Amino acid sequence: MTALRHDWTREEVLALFDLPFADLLHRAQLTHRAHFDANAVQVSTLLSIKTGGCPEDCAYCPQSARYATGLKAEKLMPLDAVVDKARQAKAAGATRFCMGAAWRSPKDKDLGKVAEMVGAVKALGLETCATLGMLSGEQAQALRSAGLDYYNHNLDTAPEFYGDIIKTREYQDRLDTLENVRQAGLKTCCGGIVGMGETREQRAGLLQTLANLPEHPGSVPINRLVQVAGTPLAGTALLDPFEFVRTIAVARLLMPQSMVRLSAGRAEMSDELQALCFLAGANSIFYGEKLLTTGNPDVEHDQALFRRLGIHPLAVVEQSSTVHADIVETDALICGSGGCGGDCGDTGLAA
Ligand code: SAM
Ligand code: DTB
Ligand code: SF4
Repeated sequence: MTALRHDWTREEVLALFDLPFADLLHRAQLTHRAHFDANAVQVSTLLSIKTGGCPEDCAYCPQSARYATGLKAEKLMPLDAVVDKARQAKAAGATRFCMGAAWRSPKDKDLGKVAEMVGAVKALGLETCATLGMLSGEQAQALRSAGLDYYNHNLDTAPEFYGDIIKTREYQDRLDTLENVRQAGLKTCCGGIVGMGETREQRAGLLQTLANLPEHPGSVPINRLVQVAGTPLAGTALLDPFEFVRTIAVARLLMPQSMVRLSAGRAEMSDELQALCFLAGANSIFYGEKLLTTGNPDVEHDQALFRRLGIHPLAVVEQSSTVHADIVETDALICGSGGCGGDCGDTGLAA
């Protein structure tokens, strides 16, 4: 087992980025295999419960009301529609259901509705996650009481590049929300986006900041920018795919016990690039045809990719506050194997 560190220097992180590709991947593989089954991947499904019309100015985001992206703003979804989507996600093989809202922070009247959704999704036997913007301590506690397992709130990028991307809230606001989430006993899901025109040093700065948080996030989503026409970042030079794989490998080395999620951007990646990401230590994906507003590989494609790579999905057995002890590899997720007792039919996710 690798000791967990929270004192990484920028130089140390950059030295990992600078390793020859094969050496970096070898080290990441050793660390990954010391903590996880390297052939097991956790699957989460996302749902946008409140789409578009957001007052914030995040330069990557199609949901900001400031940019003409053609996205229609919608109201908060009704409870029964959310539960239907969660049921479908479970039937398709997801173990975690993440509800996202295009808010700067939730209003208390909306938080009560989201709390109801969390309780209903949890009752289906899914792990629950929400990403609703900034949270106060009381709001985090209310969500925890409703049955929320994870809260997603990303740092997005290095502190020194952050002001180029977002001006409507501070980096410290994000750190404060993460603290409120931890204090409430929720597990954190926290990562960022690469391919926004940042330097390697800034990619190292994002990972350094994540690893030096008081606790490593339970899940670390590494998003590759999905370029959406109308947003300020549309047209940004594409990141070298090998640099993306390096970012995953360094995340694995810095946060050995966290689930590293190969997040947004998979629809634009080849199967071979995704396989390299799994080799570099990614062990979680978003699963289902849509992320929040943009596309994701279709379920059949991911099922085939898992079969071709001999990857099997992970399922939840018990709740725990530690970073990954609540996840075990299992076939019980797969209907037809006799474990889940559900009525969804064989998902085909297992090889
Ligand atoms: N509105 C809330 C907030 O920003 O905290 C929650 C939803 S927001 C869409 C969640 C995360 O999605 C962002 O922090 C960002 O990391 C990611 N994201 C949004 N647009 C993206 C894009 N075009 N490409 C990659 N990641 C994106
Ligand atoms: C995260 O880090 N990535 C997800 C989730 N957390 C909420 C969101 C990706 C969004 C990609 C753009 C979209 O579909 O709107
Ligand atoms: Fe709003 Fe979140 Fe998009 Fe920023 S990332 S514009 S806060 S929905």
